[in-house]
Amino acid sequence: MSFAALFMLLIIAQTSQGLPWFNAHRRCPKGWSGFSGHCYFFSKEKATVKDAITKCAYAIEGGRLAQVGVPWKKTGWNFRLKYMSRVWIGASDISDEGKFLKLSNAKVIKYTNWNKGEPNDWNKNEDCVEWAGVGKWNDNHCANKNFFICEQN
Ligand SMILES: [Ca+2]
Ligand SMILES: [Ca+2]
Repeated sequence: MSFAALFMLLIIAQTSQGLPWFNAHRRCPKGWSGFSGHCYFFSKEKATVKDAITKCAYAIEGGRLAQVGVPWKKTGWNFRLKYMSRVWIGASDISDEGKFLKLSNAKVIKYTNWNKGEPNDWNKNEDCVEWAGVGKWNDNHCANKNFFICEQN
């Protein structure tokens, strides 16, 4: 299955589940961290975006690549990101170049934190989004292997 087909399937699957509810005091499974009503898991291995999506879906019910729509400093995850370096998050412009949508519901991302000069779609082949270094965003090649953050919807 091509990545674009998988992307569309995910949108259909996730939007049919209804809207996520907000619960700031949600309890998370062991190994998962709570933030802003969702539970998050930090991968210990690297994967392509396609594999990361699959791994998140298998990891937990409602699992998906994290849709982090807030400044990373607010999350309190600084210490984790230092060793994780580049981290895939759930956004892509694969369906419409230059228009970055959430992987969960295909809505335009409101909060962005692009690094200077990004997104640059280098080699016309960068359609996935990573946190690079200190939480600044970069578009990169979806087949690159990065750490990733899963989120439970
Ligand atoms: Ca692109
Ligand atoms: Ca880039």
